[in-house]
Amino acid sequence: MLQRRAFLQVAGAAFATALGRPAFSAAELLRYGASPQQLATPISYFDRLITPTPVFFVRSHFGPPSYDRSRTVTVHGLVKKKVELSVDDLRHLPEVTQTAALQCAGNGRGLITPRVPGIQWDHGGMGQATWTGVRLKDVIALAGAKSEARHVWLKGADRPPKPTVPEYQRSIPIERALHPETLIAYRMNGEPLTHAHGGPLRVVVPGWAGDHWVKWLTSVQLEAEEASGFYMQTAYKIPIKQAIPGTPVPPEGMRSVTTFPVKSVIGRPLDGAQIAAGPQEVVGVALSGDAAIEFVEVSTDNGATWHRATLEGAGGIGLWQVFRYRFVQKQRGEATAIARARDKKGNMQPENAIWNPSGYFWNAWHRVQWQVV
Ligand SMILES: Nc1nc2c(c(=O)[nH]1)N[C@H]1C(S)=C(S)[C@@H](COP(=O)(O)O)O[C@H]1N2
Ligand SMILES: [Mo]
Repeated sequence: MLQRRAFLQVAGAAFATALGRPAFSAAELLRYGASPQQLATPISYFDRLITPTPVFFVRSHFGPPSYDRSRTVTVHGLVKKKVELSVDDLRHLPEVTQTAALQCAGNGRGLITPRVPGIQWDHGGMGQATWTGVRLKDVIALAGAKSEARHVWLKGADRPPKPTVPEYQRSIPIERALHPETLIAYRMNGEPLTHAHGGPLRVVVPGWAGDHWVKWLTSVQLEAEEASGFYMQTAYKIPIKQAIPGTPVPPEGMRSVTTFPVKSVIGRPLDGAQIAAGPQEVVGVALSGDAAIEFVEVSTDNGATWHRATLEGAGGIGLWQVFRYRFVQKQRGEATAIARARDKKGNMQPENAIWNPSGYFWNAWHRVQWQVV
């Protein structure tokens, strides 16, 4: 039974097709704004290790390009020999499968005060999947990096809606590009990477915010400098020192977002749920882009006492684990639970998130409230 459940979680979509009825439906995704490409994972899915692909959040600046499985990736710039590779060419390199959480830098923006503009995500701008593909370092090795190469510029096939809108391009430092966990993926949760998630090829950078995970990948360009352009030099910046809430920060006071900070989110019971008195459990996920999770604590008395939750799944940088805390709910009426996590570098999830002008990396303690009946 357990095995079957685990299988269902990993291969939900495929399994459902075999049965002729959907186990998970994309209709469950929560839509943000008029654009069809900002879709959030329902919070109730934050009770398991793998987010089924149909309910995995989607974030695209301009919407997807046409679907093209024959699309190639060109490795160029500061390389010894420019190479152009198809998905089939990549198949000759060693294949790697790893689990990693993908989280938008703006996840939680809707919870930041004072409010900042942008997609008002609450918790659903994240998901965890298994990613299968090849190491970016093996792909770069085919072209041969020149010693002056310091940054790797990544670009996809999607294009802005009009010429005045800048192109989407991010760069990552060469060390991160050559890290053995940085991949070019062609499968997600065991199935070919879907169009919405960047198929046929996307970048996977475990622990780093979603904006680096470039979808519909076409260009890997080695350069001496960071990528120029709006999405690297203006967007995706956070203050170097804590900003005064609600006030702008000058460009020289900002740095690019990289890893996401430690955080835990309660998946169930849901906020506002009715729960029965008696034995209960709080289940959620905890993740950090900086280190593996050290522990998660849950308080059911508004922070007076904290209890260690059990952790499930493998620990690692940029990988979420499920936490579970069992307790007996005695009182009827209103009840609350709060979760907080610490990672193995000693970073503690803060009671209140640090405000910043773009509302990135919200990671305050997660509180939920129930009616005990
Ligand atoms: N080519 C391209 N890649 C992209 C984006 C994009 O707009 N275009 N959005 C990025 C952002 S901001 C995030 S959070 C992730 C979202 O990945 P998902 O849609 O698979 O969840 O993709 C990233 N990769
Ligand atoms: Mo994002």
